[in-house]
Amino acid sequence: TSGIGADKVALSVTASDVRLGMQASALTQAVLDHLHYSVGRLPSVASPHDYYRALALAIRDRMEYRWINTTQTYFDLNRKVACYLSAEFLMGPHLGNNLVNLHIEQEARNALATLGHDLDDILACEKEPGLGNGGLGRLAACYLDSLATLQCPAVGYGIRYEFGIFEQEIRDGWQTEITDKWLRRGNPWEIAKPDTFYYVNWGGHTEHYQDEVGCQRVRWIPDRMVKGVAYDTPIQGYGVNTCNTLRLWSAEAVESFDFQAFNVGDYYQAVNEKLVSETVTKVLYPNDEPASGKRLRLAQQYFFVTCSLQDMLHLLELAHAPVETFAERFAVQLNDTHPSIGVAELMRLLVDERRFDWDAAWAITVASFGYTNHTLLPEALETWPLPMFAELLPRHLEIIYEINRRFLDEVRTRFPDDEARVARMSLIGEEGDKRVRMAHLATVGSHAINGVAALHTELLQASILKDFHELWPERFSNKTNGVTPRRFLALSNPGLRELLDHTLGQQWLTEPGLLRKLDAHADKDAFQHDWYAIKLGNKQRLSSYIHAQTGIEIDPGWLFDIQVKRIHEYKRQHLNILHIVTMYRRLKENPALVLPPRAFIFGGKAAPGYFMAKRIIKLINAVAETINADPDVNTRMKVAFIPNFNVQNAHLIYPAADLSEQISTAGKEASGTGNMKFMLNGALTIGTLDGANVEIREEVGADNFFLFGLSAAEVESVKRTGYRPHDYVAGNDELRAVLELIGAGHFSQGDAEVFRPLVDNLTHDDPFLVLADYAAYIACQEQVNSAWQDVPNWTRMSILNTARSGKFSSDRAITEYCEDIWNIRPVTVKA
Ligand code: 7GP
Repeated sequence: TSGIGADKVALSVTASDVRLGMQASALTQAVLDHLHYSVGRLPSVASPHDYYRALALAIRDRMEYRWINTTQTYFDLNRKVACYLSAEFLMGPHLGNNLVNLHIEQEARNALATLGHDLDDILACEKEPGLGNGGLGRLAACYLDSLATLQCPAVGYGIRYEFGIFEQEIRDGWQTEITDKWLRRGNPWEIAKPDTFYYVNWGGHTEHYQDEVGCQRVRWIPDRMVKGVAYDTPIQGYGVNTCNTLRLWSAEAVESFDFQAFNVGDYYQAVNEKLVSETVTKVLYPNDEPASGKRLRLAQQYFFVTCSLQDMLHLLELAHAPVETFAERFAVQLNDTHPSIGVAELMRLLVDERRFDWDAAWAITVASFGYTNHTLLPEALETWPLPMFAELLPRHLEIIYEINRRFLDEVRTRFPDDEARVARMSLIGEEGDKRVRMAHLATVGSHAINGVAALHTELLQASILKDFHELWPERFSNKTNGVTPRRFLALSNPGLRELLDHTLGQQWLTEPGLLRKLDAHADKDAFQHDWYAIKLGNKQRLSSYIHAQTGIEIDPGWLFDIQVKRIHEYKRQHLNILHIVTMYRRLKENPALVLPPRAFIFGGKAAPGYFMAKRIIKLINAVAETINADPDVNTRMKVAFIPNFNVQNAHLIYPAADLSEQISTAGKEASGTGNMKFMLNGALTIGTLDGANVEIREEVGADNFFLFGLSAAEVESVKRTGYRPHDYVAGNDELRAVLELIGAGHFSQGDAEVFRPLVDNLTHDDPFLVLADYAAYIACQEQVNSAWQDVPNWTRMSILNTARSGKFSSDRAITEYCEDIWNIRPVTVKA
């Protein structure tokens, strides 16, 4: 026997079992040991959070062995590694997911039960690392899960923000932002590697010189320096020994630098320098799609990218592999343009520091990088003013000029006498103030460029990257996004998981094509009955959560109509609200109206400086307050805004949905991934032909999808011919009445000011064609109502949604990246 507390629980486990054993008895002992040795608490006084830490550490022990083994295997076999560079990783809580991927949920549950605790209470103690804003960051997290599950050598490289995405509280209907102190109680999942660090320079100037062999060289004399220190988190694959690494960089002051070079004798200044250095990784910028033009943001980007590239070069050195083989060893993927400074940085590292000639360095760079674009919105495309860029990264600006000079020569050769094209394609934008165009840098520096859904890739090639597509059509491809069925079904919808395991066997979790076999069960009474009961249970669970968070009571028998995502005008939460107010008016005017009862549920954060988005949140809450309190209507409709939408509460939300709202203006949502999570969990979609909705509808069949609205081409043509939202108001009495009700203060105690900007914007400008799609949306919602009343048919369609969701597994997406872009093959890690 071994370990602490053995007298209490009378265990008999070996010492090695305590670290590695997968049975409940070993886990019980491991938790007790960690409570004692790592947490420092007696079991009798330990809080649930103490138990959470002890269990997390016990689980990490079980991954550690696989983790080291995995790294060693890649190293020994000299395998090419996918390096996923992303400024955001929205990982969600680790504990539950690791239990699923290690197949030890039941054992952990039993172990905790022995110790008098319920696993669900312990899971609820984890504060998720919110190191991302939304879709882009969560996609990165799903991709890490798939890479590990598919046994692909991969590292995620990013930033260890001290404060992640803010926590949202709703006060008087308005969003308020609270700092996310996610590290306050420690982070049991990360391992600090204080000896793995790289120096990061900023500012200063450059000098030209001749080296010993007479070559013209450049040296960068920076005037500031920080250190980037590695923090590693294990990423356990599902049902395999592969355990990959997420490596996040944290900024630290370089003390000796301050003391010796600058602040001799000035202790205060040296400490102050530490504060300034550490601001680099202090906080995640909370803007979703509009790019933030702040200098610190560029500093963050360069910081994590140079650390990551230096790390790759260091790994080559450890493997005694020549730098010339860089592109054979690493596939470096740019998750949008945030890491695109990497193109110039790799050139600097190779040309200035390793003394490669330009052409050889450029060949390596282009062969290594791939670029994924995630948005077409012009305000989201990153550009940096030249003066800011020159001040922070003077050498990189020179390198970008040289890349540009050579690139534009190539353009001129291919397209002679087309200076307009040259100006459009330049890495430097000259409309207004001069700016570096990061999307152009990423495109020119990559051998592969992709969009994230079929429609998005088409539009990318036809709009913002049209000239580049004409130059290099072979570099472009589509990679439709995907989501991990482990977290978004197995972990978050245990009832459905059990039914699927029972019906299909467990292989569906890694072969989601098997879900198709559900087609054969979709019409069976008994199966429909089970399906319905599971959905109802999930709705009960969400309803309790909403009640606890907001005080709003929702009947689980109602239709759960859910829209959760960042709040954005292009995503059109206000179109949803116009429908709600329309139904409210109809009920008020005609109390006898037959309307199946519906709960309208929202969630999502607004960028703190986004005026309209914040007003949309206020409007949702104002409408909710009025409707929920009105006995004339509140037996048939309720509205709830779930505060602080994040991965943790998403686990409760997606499985409870009957109807998934995917109602963005066609052509604006690059892909969407929430749409896939809803589908996987058996929600029907009401949506436009936008992003991956197009492919969802293709897979599930037009009969099982509620389609409405203008297509992307129609949106463009309406805009071209002059869109006049006021015509829609004038032509539709109901729409006019709805807008008047909101504008006049009906939902704001007579305050006619608060929603005026929203109503005015819709009637006079309406950049996202809310009013143009209003009538079609209302009509489509009426179809939803009739469909909902036929329970067996609705349930059938719900089953078909899950059955046909296989394409949207991130395993499929990652397989495509590996085969078409990265040239990376799986490798088995032995036990
Ligand atoms: C999002 C897109 O808006 C969404 O449609 C897509 O599913 C997701 O990326 C993953 O590809 N974009 C962002 O989150 C974002 O910040 C700006 O884009 C760079």
